[in-house]
Amino acid sequence: MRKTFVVVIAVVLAGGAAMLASGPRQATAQGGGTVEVEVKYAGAPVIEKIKVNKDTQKCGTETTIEKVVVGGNKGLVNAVASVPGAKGGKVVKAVIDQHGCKFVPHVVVMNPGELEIKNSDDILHNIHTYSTANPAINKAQPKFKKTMTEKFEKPEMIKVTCDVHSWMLGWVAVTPGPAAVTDNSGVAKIEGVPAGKQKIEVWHETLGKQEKEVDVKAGQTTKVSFEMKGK
Ligand SMILES: [Cu+2]
Repeated sequence: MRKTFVVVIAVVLAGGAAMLASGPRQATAQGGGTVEVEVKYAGAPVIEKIKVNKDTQKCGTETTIEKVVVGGNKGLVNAVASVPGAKGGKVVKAVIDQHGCKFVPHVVVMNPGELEIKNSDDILHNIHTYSTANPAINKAQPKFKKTMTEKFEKPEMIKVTCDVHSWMLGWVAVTPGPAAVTDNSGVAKIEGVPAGKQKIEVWHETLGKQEKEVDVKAGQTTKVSFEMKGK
């Protein structure tokens, strides 16, 4: 906790120094603040254990399907926090890997554009998306095809499965603006959020959606808390 605090102070100081060095015009143009979203879930985790009898040298003999993961301090893991009213943001190249017969990370966020899909397992996988706004994909990814790239142009929460390994489940969250996924303590830090009143939306694959409004200040971190309810 103290470490996080020190880092936040350091970032604020660095931001202040940058503002002095470059003048206020550039600081305003870069603009934006950080929204730290905390998502809590009071209920029990939902993690299915599955026996595996296929490709066990890569997949193991037992695996799990993580439907609701609850981390430390009742934090909800793998929830997507986004700013639906803001465009652009910090564009990071989105990558999802098929590793150990799982999609890693379980939830990947991206702005409309390209997703790099890796297969580091050295066995046949298959990318099968359940999308409506974007064209659905159902493509084999043989072991020699280490990487392929697909385009997702429209904002949508896309379920991804593999027809070779029935338990494999992942999500691609295509959001118009800045977004982040909650970590092992249920916290997501969204950077580059335009200053002013912004709607923050939290989405979870089984627990649904919630939204709240926050007042974002340039160069500052605004905190907001959510509590998701079981269905
Ligand atoms: Cu697979």
